[in-house]
Amino acid sequence: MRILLYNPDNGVTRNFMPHLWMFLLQALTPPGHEVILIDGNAQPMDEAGIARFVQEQNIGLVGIGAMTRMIAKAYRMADAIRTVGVPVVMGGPHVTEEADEALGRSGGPRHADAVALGEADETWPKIVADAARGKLKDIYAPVDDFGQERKPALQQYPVIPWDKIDLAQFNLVPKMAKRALQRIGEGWGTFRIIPIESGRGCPYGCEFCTVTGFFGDAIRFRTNESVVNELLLLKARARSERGQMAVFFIDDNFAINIKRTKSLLRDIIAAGAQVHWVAQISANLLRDTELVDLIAASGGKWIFIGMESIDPANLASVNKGFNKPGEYAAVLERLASRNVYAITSFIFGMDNDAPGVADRTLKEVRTWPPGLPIFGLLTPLPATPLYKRLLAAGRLTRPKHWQEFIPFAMAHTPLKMTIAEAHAEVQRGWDQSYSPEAIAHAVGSLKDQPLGYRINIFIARVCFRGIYFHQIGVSAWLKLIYQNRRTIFGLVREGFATWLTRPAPDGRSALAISPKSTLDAPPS
Ligand code: B12
Ligand code: SF4
Repeated sequence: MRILLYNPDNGVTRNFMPHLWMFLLQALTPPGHEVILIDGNAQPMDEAGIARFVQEQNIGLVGIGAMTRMIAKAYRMADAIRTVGVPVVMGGPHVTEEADEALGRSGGPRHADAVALGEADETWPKIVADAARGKLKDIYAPVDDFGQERKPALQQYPVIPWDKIDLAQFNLVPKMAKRALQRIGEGWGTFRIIPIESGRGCPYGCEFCTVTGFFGDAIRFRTNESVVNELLLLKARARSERGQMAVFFIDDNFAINIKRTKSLLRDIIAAGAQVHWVAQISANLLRDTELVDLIAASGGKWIFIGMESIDPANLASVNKGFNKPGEYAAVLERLASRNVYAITSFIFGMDNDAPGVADRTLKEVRTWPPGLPIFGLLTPLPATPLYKRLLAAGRLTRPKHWQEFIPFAMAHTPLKMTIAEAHAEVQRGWDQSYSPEAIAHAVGSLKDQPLGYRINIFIARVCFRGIYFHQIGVSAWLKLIYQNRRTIFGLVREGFATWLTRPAPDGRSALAISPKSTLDAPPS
């Protein structure tokens, strides 16, 4: 049977990274089936396009995974596929909580033939076998023989064959530039950010978060060896393509067990498996200096920190009192002194937020080392404690907000400001952090660092801007380049000057040797 695994586009940005579930389920598919992957963020498709594709490609089963924010698109695509007679199974956090919605049991139309609840590592082979026999059940739940929920142990993690998977759709280097960039240094013909998980689960139970309910509060880890081998495989692939590979450790809290994280990072270093990596770690765990040293030594470049708010009352109201705003600056300095920077995530619209929250937050942010601030709105995701609290209090203005998804729009009324005011605060956060002036300021604040760090923060800022501002298509990018022309010109001029003054083989600077030989010398 030919199986298509499809992830709908998020409608806002081209995701910079593919979704792990597709590669994982592909690796867990029993032999004898062919699996095709399409990420709608990398290969945009509409309903007619996907219906045509499954017919032309003789697909026998389509698996669709989606977060809440993409579920409306996921349902539309599923409907189009089912119309041409191909069965659809859906999985992921949204349908796990809203299975009846997907199966048409809550008054609306049916979108899926089957739903996989929770983690599908162990149910997926059964789903494939049932689909091949034409006997799909409505619901597949990860339970043991006694009907008790069973979370997959990650000690026997499958090998994802990164050396063989077709990753063409996930190359972030434009096709036109591929050949030329392959020749630079060790090669930049490809650049991909690949998701890797080293563990699942989080005990913290923040009120707005799906993770503790979905993956559980007990943490399960892969073996260090399996993570290290995966990194080595990715490194080898990048080298063989004369390209680059970075990794996003998608664990919800990569340092949740500090002892174990340190041992993993030491093993990565010992095996020479360092790649540049990003991970999510809560601020409280970054107090540990030895951990931060190991992060830097093992290739860590960006740490995503869910700061959420600079107001302790807000943090307490969402059960995130373990975040201590008073220590944010020290944590960020500790990272920056090792050239590791932070993606600092804030949520506006919490119960203690009042108009002016963006300016109050930005004032703090400006005192920190440069990073990537991002701003969102408190969103009641299905089945979270937050959803239940707001529902019980009659505060949900759009209880089924996902059915007509609107990016950056609240679905409940905050206590100390209006919904419109909360939207304006988010807009201000983004405007003030990603204007050409703000980007120039972030680049300039690293003036004492090597040029590479300034280029890094510039590229990261212009890319992250796209989470909020429309930034898809050539004209949007040209406009952005024009707006930031001064910063770009400064970086290019500096790069050129560095190149001209680089030491020549005989020890003199390139400027000191004749123009002829300067031109002859290949760029380093
Ligand atoms: C990595 C990640 C991202 C990445 C993007 C996703 C990517 N390219 O990988 C980034 C950082 C960009 C991101 C952003 C956001 N994310 Co996010 N993200 C995650 C994270 C940390 C890991 C996802 C992952 O790979 N997990 C590991 C895999 C193995 O688990 P899985 O995807 O759930 O898949 C398993 C099952 O669900 C099931 N399954 C999944 N799909 C399918 C499909 C089929 C057919 C079947 C059978 C089974 C199946 O089987 C898999 C194996 O067991 C999760 C939290 C988490 N731990 O999962 C949050 C999470 C998915 N994100 C979440 C949210 C809310 C967001 C944002 C909306 C946050 C925001 N406010 O901006 C944005 C929006 C993204 C966008 N614009 O598209 C929520 C989603 C909750 C929900 N109900 O939708 C999660 C659960 C975290 C949370 N705090 O609650 N995210
Ligand atoms: S620490 Fe992160 S993953 Fe854990 S419950 Fe809180 S928001 Fe969710």
